[in-house]
Amino acid sequence: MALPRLSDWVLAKLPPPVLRPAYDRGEVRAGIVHLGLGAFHRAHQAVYTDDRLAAGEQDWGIIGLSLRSGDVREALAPQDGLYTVLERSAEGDRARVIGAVLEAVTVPETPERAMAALVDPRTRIISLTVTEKAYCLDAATGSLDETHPGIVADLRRDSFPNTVPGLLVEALRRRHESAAGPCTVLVCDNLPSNGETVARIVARYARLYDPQHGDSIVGDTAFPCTMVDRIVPATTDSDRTAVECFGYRDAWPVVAEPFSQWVIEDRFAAGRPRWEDAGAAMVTDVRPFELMKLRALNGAHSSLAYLGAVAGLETVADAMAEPLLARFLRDLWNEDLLPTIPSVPGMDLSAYTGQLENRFRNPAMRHRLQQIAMDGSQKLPQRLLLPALDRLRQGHKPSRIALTVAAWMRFLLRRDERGNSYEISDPLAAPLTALAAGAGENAEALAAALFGVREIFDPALAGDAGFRGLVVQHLISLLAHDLRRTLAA
Ligand code: CS2
Repeated sequence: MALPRLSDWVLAKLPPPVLRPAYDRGEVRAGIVHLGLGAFHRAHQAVYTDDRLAAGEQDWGIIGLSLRSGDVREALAPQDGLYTVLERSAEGDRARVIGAVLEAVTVPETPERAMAALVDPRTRIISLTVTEKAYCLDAATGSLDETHPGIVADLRRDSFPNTVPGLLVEALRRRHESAAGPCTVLVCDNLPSNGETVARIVARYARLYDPQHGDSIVGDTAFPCTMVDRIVPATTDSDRTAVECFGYRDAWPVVAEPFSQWVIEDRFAAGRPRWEDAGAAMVTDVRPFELMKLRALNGAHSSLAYLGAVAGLETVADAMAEPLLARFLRDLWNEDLLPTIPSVPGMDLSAYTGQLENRFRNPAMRHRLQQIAMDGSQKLPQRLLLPALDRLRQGHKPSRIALTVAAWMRFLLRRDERGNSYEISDPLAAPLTALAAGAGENAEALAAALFGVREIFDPALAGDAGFRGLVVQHLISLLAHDLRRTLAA
Protein backbone atom coordinates (compact mmCIF):
# COMPACT_ATOMS: atom_id res chain seq x y z
CA MET A 1 0.00 0.00 0.00
CA ALA A 2 1.29 3.48 -0.88
CA LEU A 3 2.37 5.50 2.13
CA PRO A 4 0.18 8.53 2.92
CA ARG A 5 1.58 11.99 2.21
CA LEU A 6 2.01 14.36 5.14
CA SER A 7 -0.94 16.74 5.66
CA ASP A 8 -3.15 18.07 8.47
CA TRP A 9 -5.38 15.09 7.90
CA VAL A 10 -2.60 12.51 8.26
CA LEU A 11 -1.03 14.20 11.28
CA ALA A 12 -3.17 12.45 13.90
CA LYS A 13 -2.30 9.04 12.44
CA LEU A 14 1.48 9.36 12.57
CA PRO A 15 3.19 6.72 14.69
CA PRO A 16 4.31 7.79 18.22
CA PRO A 17 8.05 8.34 17.68
CA VAL A 18 7.20 11.18 15.29
CA LEU A 19 6.79 14.42 17.25
CA ARG A 20 4.00 16.62 15.91
CA PRO A 21 2.65 20.11 16.55
CA ALA A 22 1.24 20.13 20.09
CA TYR A 23 -1.39 22.75 19.27
CA ASP A 24 -4.44 23.33 17.12
CA ARG A 25 -3.12 24.81 13.88
CA GLY A 26 -6.58 26.16 13.09
CA GLU A 27 -6.20 28.61 15.98
CA VAL A 28 -2.87 30.03 14.80
CA ARG A 29 -2.71 33.43 13.08
CA ALA A 30 0.25 34.68 11.06
CA GLY A 31 2.43 37.36 12.67
CA ILE A 32 5.72 36.67 10.88
CA VAL A 33 6.46 36.85 7.17
CA HIS A 34 9.69 35.07 6.37
CA LEU A 35 11.70 35.68 3.17
CA GLY A 36 13.72 32.68 2.02
CA LEU A 37 11.81 29.53 2.97
CA GLY A 38 14.87 27.31 2.54
CA ALA A 39 16.07 24.40 4.64
CA PHE A 40 17.90 26.56 7.18
CA HIS A 41 14.87 28.61 8.22
CA ARG A 42 12.70 25.51 8.40
CA ALA A 43 15.20 23.77 10.70
CA HIS A 44 15.95 26.81 12.83
CA GLN A 45 13.62 29.80 13.41
CA ALA A 46 10.51 27.82 12.48
CA VAL A 47 11.37 25.19 15.13
CA TYR A 48 11.81 27.81 17.89
CA THR A 49 8.53 29.36 16.75
CA ASP A 50 6.78 25.99 16.70
CA ASP A 51 7.71 25.62 20.39
CA ARG A 52 6.15 29.01 21.17
CA LEU A 53 2.98 28.15 19.27
CA ALA A 54 2.74 25.00 21.39
CA ALA A 55 3.15 27.17 24.49
CA GLY A 56 0.08 29.18 23.48
CA GLU A 57 1.52 32.20 21.64
CA GLN A 58 -0.88 31.77 18.76
CA ASP A 59 -0.26 35.09 16.99
CA TRP A 60 3.10 34.13 15.60
CA GLY A 61 2.46 31.74 12.75
CA ILE A 62 4.71 32.12 9.71
CA ILE A 63 3.94 32.93 6.08
CA GLY A 64 6.99 31.86 4.08
CA LEU A 65 8.00 33.57 0.86
CA SER A 66 10.29 32.04 -1.76
CA LEU A 67 12.01 34.70 -3.81
CA ARG A 68 12.82 32.71 -6.92
CA SER A 69 11.70 29.15 -7.44
CA GLY A 70 8.31 27.63 -6.78
CA ASP A 71 9.76 24.30 -5.56
CA VAL A 72 9.15 24.81 -1.86
CA ARG A 73 5.55 25.94 -2.31
CA GLU A 74 4.89 23.02 -4.65
CA ALA A 75 6.23 20.63 -2.01
CA LEU A 76 4.59 22.21 1.03
CA ALA A 77 1.20 23.41 -0.23
CA PRO A 78 -0.23 19.87 -0.68
CA GLN A 79 1.10 19.16 2.84
CA ASP A 80 -0.76 22.15 4.39
CA GLY A 81 2.64 23.73 5.06
CA LEU A 82 3.77 20.78 7.19
CA TYR A 83 7.23 19.25 6.86
CA THR A 84 9.57 17.04 8.85
CA VAL A 85 12.78 18.00 10.59
CA LEU A 86 15.03 14.94 10.80
CA GLU A 87 17.42 15.55 13.65
CA ARG A 88 20.38 13.40 12.75
CA SER A 89 23.12 12.00 14.96
CA ALA A 90 25.14 8.80 15.25
CA GLU A 91 22.21 7.34 17.26
CA GLY A 92 19.88 7.74 14.29
CA ASP A 93 17.12 10.09 13.15
CA ARG A 94 14.49 11.78 15.31
CA ALA A 95 11.52 13.00 13.29
CA ARG A 96 9.53 16.08 14.25
CA VAL A 97 6.75 17.59 12.15
CA ILE A 98 6.70 21.39 12.26
CA GLY A 99 3.39 23.24 11.95
CA ALA A 100 4.56 26.86 12.18
CA VAL A 101 4.52 27.56 8.44
CA LEU A 102 0.90 28.37 7.63
CA GLU A 103 1.34 29.28 3.98
CA ALA A 104 4.10 29.14 1.37
CA VAL A 105 4.10 31.80 -1.35
CA THR A 106 6.32 32.04 -4.43
CA VAL A 107 6.93 35.76 -4.93
CA PRO A 108 7.37 35.81 -8.75
CA GLU A 109 4.19 33.71 -9.18
CA THR A 110 1.92 35.70 -6.87
CA PRO A 111 3.70 38.97 -6.10
CA GLU A 112 0.58 40.72 -4.84
CA ARG A 113 -0.16 37.91 -2.36
CA ALA A 114 3.41 38.23 -1.08
CA MET A 115 3.08 42.00 -0.79
CA ALA A 116 -0.29 41.74 0.96
CA ALA A 117 1.28 39.50 3.61
CA LEU A 118 4.22 41.89 4.09
CA VAL A 119 1.93 44.88 4.42
CA ASP A 120 -0.72 43.27 6.65
CA PRO A 121 -0.92 45.14 10.00
CA ARG A 122 -0.90 41.74 11.75
CA THR A 123 2.59 41.11 10.33
CA ARG A 124 4.92 42.47 12.97
CA ILE A 125 8.13 40.66 12.08
CA ILE A 126 9.63 40.30 8.60
CA SER A 127 12.48 37.80 8.95
CA LEU A 128 15.01 36.78 6.33
CA THR A 129 17.37 33.96 5.36
CA VAL A 130 18.16 34.84 1.76
CA THR A 131 21.97 34.17 1.71
CA GLU A 132 24.68 36.80 1.80
CA LYS A 133 24.54 37.76 -1.86
CA ALA A 134 20.85 38.71 -1.87
CA TYR A 135 21.40 41.88 0.15
CA CYS A 136 23.38 43.54 -2.70
CA LEU A 137 26.05 44.64 -0.25
CA ASP A 138 29.14 46.47 -1.44
CA ALA A 139 31.79 44.91 0.81
CA ALA A 140 34.09 47.89 0.28
CA THR A 141 31.61 50.48 1.61
CA GLY A 142 29.52 48.23 3.87
CA SER A 143 26.40 49.69 2.26
CA LEU A 144 24.22 49.17 -0.81
CA ASP A 145 25.93 48.23 -4.06
CA GLU A 146 24.34 50.94 -6.17
CA THR A 147 25.78 49.55 -9.39
CA HIS A 148 24.18 46.11 -8.87
CA PRO A 149 22.08 45.50 -12.03
CA GLY A 150 19.11 44.29 -9.94
CA ILE A 151 19.20 47.46 -7.84
CA VAL A 152 19.51 49.67 -10.90
CA ALA A 153 16.51 47.90 -12.44
CA ASP A 154 14.40 48.08 -9.24
CA LEU A 155 15.12 51.77 -8.81
CA ARG A 156 13.53 52.42 -12.19
CA ARG A 157 10.27 51.53 -10.39
CA ASP A 158 8.60 50.24 -13.54
CA SER A 159 7.99 46.66 -12.36
CA PHE A 160 7.59 44.60 -9.18
CA PRO A 161 10.90 44.66 -7.25
CA ASN A 162 13.23 41.72 -7.81
CA THR A 163 15.89 42.36 -5.20
CA VAL A 164 15.62 41.98 -1.44
CA PRO A 165 16.32 45.68 -0.70
CA GLY A 166 13.75 46.60 -3.37
CA LEU A 167 11.11 44.27 -1.96
CA LEU A 168 11.71 45.38 1.65
CA VAL A 169 11.51 49.07 0.83
CA GLU A 170 8.38 48.61 -1.28
CA ALA A 171 6.77 46.74 1.65
CA LEU A 172 7.85 49.38 4.18
CA ARG A 173 6.60 52.15 1.87
CA ARG A 174 3.18 50.54 1.57
CA ARG A 175 3.06 49.91 5.32
CA HIS A 176 3.91 53.55 5.90
CA GLU A 177 1.22 54.74 3.48
CA SER A 178 -1.46 52.48 4.93
CA ALA A 179 -0.42 53.14 8.54
CA ALA A 180 0.05 49.40 9.06
CA GLY A 181 2.20 50.08 12.12
CA PRO A 182 5.87 49.52 12.85
CA CYS A 183 7.56 46.19 12.27
CA THR A 184 10.88 44.47 12.86
CA VAL A 185 13.15 43.29 10.07
CA LEU A 186 14.94 40.28 11.56
CA VAL A 187 17.98 39.35 9.48
CA CYS A 188 19.20 35.77 10.02
CA ASP A 189 22.03 35.50 7.48
CA ASN A 190 25.74 35.18 8.24
CA LEU A 191 26.69 38.80 7.58
CA PRO A 192 28.78 40.87 9.97
CA SER A 193 26.51 42.99 12.23
CA ASN A 194 23.71 41.65 10.08
CA GLY A 195 20.84 43.83 11.35
CA GLU A 196 22.89 47.01 11.30
CA THR A 197 24.32 46.28 7.85
CA VAL A 198 20.91 45.59 6.35
CA ALA A 199 19.46 48.69 8.05
CA ARG A 200 22.14 50.71 6.25
CA ILE A 201 21.39 49.05 2.91
CA VAL A 202 17.65 49.53 3.25
CA ALA A 203 17.98 53.17 4.37
CA ARG A 204 20.23 53.94 1.42
CA TYR A 205 17.89 52.24 -1.04
CA ALA A 206 14.89 54.07 0.43
CA ARG A 207 16.62 57.43 0.01
CA LEU A 208 17.51 56.68 -3.61
CA TYR A 209 13.98 55.45 -4.19
CA ASP A 210 12.31 58.49 -2.69
CA PRO A 211 14.73 61.24 -1.67
CA GLN A 212 11.97 63.17 0.09
CA HIS A 213 10.25 60.45 2.13
CA GLY A 214 12.89 57.69 2.20
CA ASP A 215 13.82 58.29 5.83
CA SER A 216 10.26 58.26 7.09
CA ILE A 217 9.45 55.09 5.12
CA VAL A 218 12.10 53.21 7.09
CA GLY A 219 11.65 55.39 10.20
CA ASP A 220 10.17 53.23 12.94
CA THR A 221 11.44 49.83 11.69
CA ALA A 222 13.77 47.90 14.03
CA PHE A 223 16.69 45.88 12.63
CA PRO A 224 18.08 43.79 15.51
CA CYS A 225 21.29 41.81 14.95
CA THR A 226 21.23 38.04 15.32
CA MET A 227 23.61 35.10 15.40
CA VAL A 228 22.10 31.93 13.96
CA ASP A 229 23.64 28.49 14.04
CA ARG A 230 22.58 25.04 12.99
CA ILE A 231 24.20 22.81 10.39
CA VAL A 232 21.57 22.00 7.76
CA PRO A 233 22.85 20.23 4.63
CA ALA A 234 20.75 20.35 1.46
CA THR A 235 18.04 17.66 1.44
CA THR A 236 18.67 14.59 -0.72
CA ASP A 237 16.45 11.80 -2.01
CA SER A 238 17.86 9.47 0.59
CA ASP A 239 16.55 11.87 3.26
CA ARG A 240 13.08 11.56 1.71
CA THR A 241 13.45 7.79 1.92
CA ALA A 242 14.53 8.12 5.55
CA VAL A 243 11.17 9.77 6.34
CA GLU A 244 9.35 6.85 4.74
CA CYS A 245 10.76 4.60 7.48
CA PHE A 246 8.39 6.46 9.82
CA GLY A 247 5.41 5.43 7.71
CA TYR A 248 4.57 8.52 5.64
CA ARG A 249 5.86 10.59 2.73
CA ASP A 250 7.20 14.12 2.87
CA ALA A 251 8.19 15.83 -0.41
CA TRP A 252 10.69 18.10 1.30
CA PRO A 253 11.94 17.18 4.77
CA VAL A 254 14.97 18.97 6.18
CA VAL A 255 17.90 17.33 7.94
CA ALA A 256 19.70 19.02 10.81
CA GLU A 257 22.28 18.29 13.46
CA PRO A 258 21.03 18.14 17.09
CA PHE A 259 22.84 21.40 17.97
CA SER A 260 21.01 24.70 17.52
CA GLN A 261 21.82 28.22 18.71
CA TRP A 262 20.16 31.60 18.25
CA VAL A 263 21.36 34.83 19.83
CA ILE A 264 19.11 37.84 19.24
CA GLU A 265 19.50 41.50 20.04
CA ASP A 266 16.39 42.33 22.04
CA ARG A 267 15.24 45.35 20.08
CA PHE A 268 11.85 44.77 18.44
CA ALA A 269 9.46 47.43 17.15
CA ALA A 270 6.15 45.64 17.69
CA GLY A 271 6.54 42.64 19.95
CA ARG A 272 7.95 39.16 19.42
CA PRO A 273 7.41 35.58 20.53
CA ARG A 274 9.15 34.59 23.76
CA TRP A 275 11.80 32.72 21.76
CA GLU A 276 14.03 32.72 24.88
CA ASP A 277 11.64 30.17 26.37
CA ALA A 278 12.43 27.95 23.39
CA GLY A 279 16.19 28.19 23.94
CA ALA A 280 17.19 31.41 22.16
CA ALA A 281 19.35 33.95 24.00
CA MET A 282 18.09 37.54 24.07
CA VAL A 283 21.03 39.90 24.59
CA THR A 284 21.89 43.59 24.28
CA ASP A 285 25.04 43.01 22.20
CA VAL A 286 25.25 40.21 19.62
CA ARG A 287 28.60 41.24 18.19
CA PRO A 288 30.91 39.00 20.24
CA PHE A 289 28.71 35.96 19.55
CA GLU A 290 28.56 36.80 15.88
CA LEU A 291 32.33 37.24 15.55
CA MET A 292 32.86 33.92 17.31
CA LYS A 293 30.44 32.08 15.05
CA LEU A 294 31.36 33.76 11.74
CA ARG A 295 35.05 33.21 12.27
CA ALA A 296 35.39 30.00 14.29
CA LEU A 297 32.55 28.08 12.64
CA ASN A 298 31.99 29.61 9.20
CA GLY A 299 35.67 30.49 8.70
CA ALA A 300 36.63 26.90 9.52
CA HIS A 301 33.86 25.62 7.25
CA SER A 302 35.11 27.66 4.29
CA SER A 303 38.68 26.52 4.90
CA LEU A 304 37.65 22.87 4.96
CA ALA A 305 35.50 23.47 1.89
CA TYR A 306 38.28 24.83 -0.35
CA LEU A 307 41.07 22.61 0.95
CA GLY A 308 38.84 19.55 0.84
CA ALA A 309 37.32 20.34 -2.56
CA VAL A 310 40.77 20.83 -4.10
CA ALA A 311 41.77 17.44 -2.70
CA GLY A 312 38.64 15.87 -4.18
CA LEU A 313 36.96 15.11 -0.84
CA GLU A 314 33.19 15.15 -0.58
CA THR A 315 31.87 16.06 2.85
CA VAL A 316 32.91 17.91 6.01
CA ALA A 317 33.07 14.61 7.90
CA ASP A 318 35.31 13.16 5.16
CA ALA A 319 37.64 16.14 5.51
CA MET A 320 37.72 15.74 9.31
CA ALA A 321 38.67 12.10 8.88
CA GLU A 322 41.95 13.23 7.24
CA PRO A 323 44.39 13.63 10.16
CA LEU A 324 46.39 16.34 8.37
CA LEU A 325 43.27 18.39 7.76
CA ALA A 326 41.98 17.97 11.32
CA ARG A 327 45.38 19.11 12.56
CA PHE A 328 45.32 22.07 10.15
CA LEU A 329 41.92 23.08 11.46
CA ARG A 330 43.14 23.19 15.07
CA ASP A 331 46.10 25.33 14.02
CA LEU A 332 43.81 27.62 12.02
CA TRP A 333 41.69 28.16 15.13
CA ASN A 334 44.53 28.55 17.58
CA GLU A 335 46.98 30.58 15.50
CA ASP A 336 44.85 32.64 13.14
CA LEU A 337 41.23 32.90 14.27
CA LEU A 338 40.75 32.72 18.04
CA PRO A 339 43.25 35.55 18.74
CA THR A 340 40.96 37.85 16.69
CA ILE A 341 37.82 37.05 18.70
CA PRO A 342 37.17 39.22 21.75
CA SER A 343 35.88 37.47 24.86
CA VAL A 344 32.34 36.24 24.56
CA PRO A 345 30.10 36.45 27.64
CA GLY A 346 29.66 33.01 29.18
CA MET A 347 31.66 31.23 26.48
CA ASP A 348 34.99 29.41 26.64
CA LEU A 349 36.45 29.60 23.14
CA SER A 350 38.53 26.46 23.39
CA ALA A 351 35.49 24.50 24.58
CA TYR A 352 33.58 26.08 21.68
CA THR A 353 36.06 24.86 19.06
CA GLY A 354 36.18 21.45 20.75
CA GLN A 355 32.42 21.26 20.32
CA LEU A 356 32.73 22.47 16.71
CA GLU A 357 35.17 19.69 16.02
CA ASN A 358 32.62 17.13 17.24
CA ARG A 359 29.86 18.75 15.22
CA PHE A 360 32.01 18.65 12.07
CA ARG A 361 32.83 15.00 12.73
CA ASN A 362 29.15 13.95 13.04
CA PRO A 363 29.41 10.90 10.76
CA ALA A 364 25.68 10.78 10.08
CA MET A 365 25.64 14.23 8.42
CA ARG A 366 26.55 14.40 4.77
CA HIS A 367 27.35 18.09 4.51
CA ARG A 368 28.87 18.54 1.09
CA LEU A 369 31.98 20.70 0.79
CA GLN A 370 30.78 21.98 -2.58
CA GLN A 371 27.66 23.37 -0.87
CA ILE A 372 29.78 25.37 1.58
CA ALA A 373 32.19 26.39 -1.19
CA MET A 374 29.37 28.23 -3.00
CA ASP A 375 29.42 32.05 -3.06
CA GLY A 376 33.00 32.31 -1.81
CA SER A 377 33.19 35.93 -2.96
CA GLN A 378 30.40 36.77 -0.52
CA LYS A 379 31.68 34.70 2.37
CA LEU A 380 35.46 34.98 2.46
CA PRO A 381 35.72 38.64 3.57
CA GLN A 382 33.89 38.36 6.90
CA ARG A 383 34.88 34.76 7.60
CA LEU A 384 38.62 34.83 6.88
CA LEU A 385 39.93 38.02 5.27
CA LEU A 386 38.96 40.42 8.07
CA PRO A 387 40.51 38.04 10.64
CA ALA A 388 43.66 37.93 8.45
CA LEU A 389 43.88 41.72 8.55
CA ASP A 390 43.30 41.74 12.32
CA ARG A 391 46.06 39.18 12.75
CA LEU A 392 48.49 41.15 10.56
CA ARG A 393 47.76 44.25 12.67
CA GLN A 394 48.60 42.19 15.75
CA GLY A 395 51.99 41.50 14.18
CA HIS A 396 51.40 37.87 13.18
CA LYS A 397 51.34 36.19 9.79
CA PRO A 398 48.10 34.24 9.37
CA SER A 399 49.61 31.43 7.35
CA ARG A 400 46.63 29.04 7.64
CA ILE A 401 44.28 31.69 6.30
CA ALA A 402 46.80 32.29 3.52
CA LEU A 403 46.66 28.58 2.68
CA THR A 404 42.87 28.77 2.52
CA VAL A 405 43.04 31.75 0.17
CA ALA A 406 45.51 29.82 -2.00
CA ALA A 407 43.16 26.81 -1.99
CA TRP A 408 40.23 29.04 -3.01
CA MET A 409 42.31 30.40 -5.92
CA ARG A 410 43.28 26.86 -6.91
CA PHE A 411 39.61 25.82 -6.56
CA LEU A 412 38.63 28.43 -9.20
CA LEU A 413 40.56 26.41 -11.81
CA ARG A 414 37.48 24.11 -11.70
CA ARG A 415 39.35 20.83 -11.52
CA ASP A 416 40.42 18.98 -8.36
CA GLU A 417 43.69 17.12 -7.80
CA ARG A 418 42.09 13.88 -8.91
CA GLY A 419 41.18 15.46 -12.27
CA ASN A 420 37.43 15.77 -11.61
CA SER A 421 35.88 18.96 -12.91
CA TYR A 422 33.05 20.95 -11.30
CA GLU A 423 31.24 24.25 -11.73
CA ILE A 424 31.72 27.38 -9.64
CA SER A 425 28.53 28.73 -8.10
CA ASP A 426 29.10 32.35 -7.15
CA PRO A 427 27.60 35.68 -8.23
CA LEU A 428 31.10 36.58 -9.44
CA ALA A 429 31.70 33.17 -11.07
CA ALA A 430 32.10 34.55 -14.60
CA PRO A 431 34.82 37.14 -13.88
CA LEU A 432 36.56 34.94 -11.28
CA THR A 433 36.83 31.86 -13.47
CA ALA A 434 37.91 34.01 -16.44
CA LEU A 435 40.71 35.52 -14.34
CA ALA A 436 41.73 32.11 -13.06
CA ALA A 437 41.69 30.52 -16.52
CA GLY A 438 43.73 33.42 -17.90
CA ALA A 439 46.46 32.86 -15.32
CA GLY A 440 46.27 29.06 -15.42
CA GLU A 441 48.76 27.16 -13.33
CA ASN A 442 51.11 30.10 -12.92
CA ALA A 443 50.90 30.78 -9.17
CA GLU A 444 52.20 34.36 -9.34
CA ALA A 445 49.81 35.31 -12.13
CA LEU A 446 46.85 33.55 -10.52
CA ALA A 447 47.38 35.33 -7.20
CA ALA A 448 48.00 38.70 -8.85
CA ALA A 449 44.82 38.45 -10.91
CA LEU A 450 42.57 37.43 -8.01
CA PHE A 451 44.04 39.77 -5.38
CA GLY A 452 42.96 42.57 -7.73
CA VAL A 453 39.25 41.80 -7.26
CA ARG A 454 38.16 44.79 -5.21
CA GLU A 455 34.81 43.27 -4.21
CA ILE A 456 36.68 40.60 -2.25
CA PHE A 457 40.08 41.88 -1.17
CA ASP A 458 40.58 44.98 0.93
CA PRO A 459 43.54 46.87 -0.60
CA ALA A 460 45.26 46.71 2.80
CA LEU A 461 45.28 42.91 2.63
CA ALA A 462 45.95 42.65 -1.11
CA GLY A 463 48.83 45.08 -0.65
CA ASP A 464 50.45 43.26 2.26
CA ALA A 465 53.61 41.78 0.74
CA GLY A 466 54.05 39.23 3.55
CA PHE A 467 50.53 37.85 3.20
CA ARG A 468 50.69 37.76 -0.60
CA GLY A 469 54.03 36.00 -0.41
CA LEU A 470 52.53 33.28 1.77
CA VAL A 471 49.58 32.80 -0.56
CA VAL A 472 51.87 32.50 -3.59
CA GLN A 473 54.15 30.06 -1.77
CA HIS A 474 51.17 27.85 -0.84
CA LEU A 475 49.78 28.09 -4.37
CA ILE A 476 53.08 26.98 -5.89
CA SER A 477 53.00 23.92 -3.66
CA LEU A 478 49.31 23.16 -4.32
CA LEU A 479 49.88 23.40 -8.08
CA ALA A 480 53.17 21.53 -8.20
CA HIS A 481 52.28 18.85 -5.65
CA ASP A 482 49.00 18.37 -3.82
CA LEU A 483 47.18 19.29 -0.62
CA ARG A 484 48.70 16.48 1.41
CA ARG A 485 52.27 17.49 0.58
CA THR A 486 51.42 21.15 1.14
CA LEU A 487 49.93 20.42 4.57
CA ALA A 488 52.76 18.14 5.53
CA ALA A 489 55.24 20.90 4.68
C1 CS2 B 1 28.06 27.09 5.95
C2 CS2 B 1 26.86 27.54 6.78
O1 CS2 B 1 27.29 26.86 3.73
C3 CS2 B 1 27.97 27.54 4.51
O2 CS2 B 1 28.58 28.53 4.13
O3 CS2 B 1 29.23 27.56 6.54
O4 CS2 B 1 25.67 27.33 6.11
C4 CS2 B 1 26.84 26.86 8.15
O5 CS2 B 1 26.57 25.48 8.02
C5 CS2 B 1 25.84 27.49 9.06
O6 CS2 B 1 26.09 28.86 9.15
C6 CS2 B 1 25.87 26.83 10.43
O7 CS2 B 1 25.10 27.56 11.31
